[in-house]
Amino acid sequence: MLAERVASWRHVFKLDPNRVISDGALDRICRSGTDAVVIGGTDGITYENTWELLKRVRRYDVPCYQEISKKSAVIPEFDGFLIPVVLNAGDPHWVIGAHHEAVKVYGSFIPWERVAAEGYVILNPDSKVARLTQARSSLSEEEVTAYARLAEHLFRMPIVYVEYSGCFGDPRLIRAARAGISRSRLFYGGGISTPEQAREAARLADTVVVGNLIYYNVDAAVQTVRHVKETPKEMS
Ligand code: 1GP
Repeated sequence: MLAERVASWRHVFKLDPNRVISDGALDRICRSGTDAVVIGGTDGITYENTWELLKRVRRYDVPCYQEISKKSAVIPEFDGFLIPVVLNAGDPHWVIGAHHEAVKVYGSFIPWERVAAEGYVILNPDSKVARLTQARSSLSEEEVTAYARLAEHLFRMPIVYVEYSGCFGDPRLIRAARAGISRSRLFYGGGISTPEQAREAARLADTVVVGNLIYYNVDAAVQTVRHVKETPKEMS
């Protein structure tokens, strides 16, 4: 089951098929010791650019997962599929609508044992994904905890994803998500660019996701693997 594999991930790189990465940079990312490479993004995602990137990552041993944002870009050759469910989306399309449309088309072919739902809580109002989903991102600690509880206890999601895409998050809100869960895995992603931020995120979350940094400082991105893996989690 993918949910069991996810439980061992401490560090993940997220690659955007709509952005350019050189062979040299991709080589460094794939050999970095990260636990998984996730391919996905918010805009400009196509079957073609996703397939091109998957083929390049496939030269390496690192497992590679697709985070699905568009049903026409789904590629069966991935090791597994992460399905974002945006818990605080203002537009229900991103809570259930897109998923329903995809299952209507692919329903009988879906390898459910290789699928895991991510309960997203989007907290950076300026991010592309917040705008796209019309996320209600100005949340109190109590509201974040409640979303995390819903994800784990009502929807039985294996992953709660605190998403700050593009800016580093408020540690109080990451802790608030932690307070709502005991079994789901807490993913954190957003704005990690320094060793201190990588360590802070590693203290607060189970799995740390690094994206944007890959594209402007691959050396620093590769270093985050070590910073995250060397940092113990704080006791909740
Ligand atoms: C984006 O959470 C990831 O979905 C990582 O965020 O790109 O800001 O590192 P950054």
